Amino acid sequence: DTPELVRYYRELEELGTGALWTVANKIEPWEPASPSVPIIWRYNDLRDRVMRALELVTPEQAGRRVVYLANPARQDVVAAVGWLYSGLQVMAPGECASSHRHSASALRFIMEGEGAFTNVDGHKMTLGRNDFVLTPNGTWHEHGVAEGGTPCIWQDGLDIPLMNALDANFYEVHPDLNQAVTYPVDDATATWAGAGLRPAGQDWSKRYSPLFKYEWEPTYEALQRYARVTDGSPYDGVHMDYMNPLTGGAVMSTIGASIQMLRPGERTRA
Ligand code: GTQ
Repeated sequence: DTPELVRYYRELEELGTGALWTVANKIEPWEPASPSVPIIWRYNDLRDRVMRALELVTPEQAGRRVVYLANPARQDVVAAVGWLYSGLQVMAPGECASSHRHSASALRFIMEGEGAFTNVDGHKMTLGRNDFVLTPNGTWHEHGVAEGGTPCIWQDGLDIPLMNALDANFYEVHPDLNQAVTYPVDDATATWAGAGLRPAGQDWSKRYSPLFKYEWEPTYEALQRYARVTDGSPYDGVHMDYMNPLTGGAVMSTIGASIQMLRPGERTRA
């Protein structure tokens, strides 16, 4: 840079501008550049710490009792990787976390415990181990564990960093703190999880899947059945996408989800 150029850059800066050629490679990389670093969070390391939160804070104090996953290279946002947030949420029998909604979309994978439930816009769902659940953007949702249950841990995934990056994250507490159950329990799965069948004449115009809960048993069965007729991907093993049954597409607009089965001895390629 000549002294004349340096002076020129300074003049531009004072006017709230800049010369594109000084930043072009940074803002338009040749290929996607992720600042996140690879990291493994081991459930064995985290489980006891997550359980300890049961004694330390109540759902009322915490709102959501969650230990989030922090990618060490992403100090500027709370992100596990990319623009995705993830955390481990824990609840004890008899507890209920109040209802709220936000423009971030959420999904959950049940890790352990019995008696968990979630209510999404009046659709109450019972949650078993390895079930997969959606709480799409804008839906009221609250979680709890039944009196007769055991401490439950599930993994949350949300597009919180993405919504914040878009300056679009609204958060609202339900006016009654808890919402009514306005449909039969587990009606979403009973209605939309039919084996290639959908209710005749039943419409759905929302931009997310009407099937809010994907139960583990049919999921595992689907993986095993597919594995009988495929070698799977050399990179991902037996790999299936959770889908919106009406479109065949992703479960929500901003986060999809898939499940992988690795068979004994299987080692996939990078
Ligand atoms: O359950 O609604 O882990 O709003 C982070 C933000 C869970 C939830 C999280 C949330 C929730």
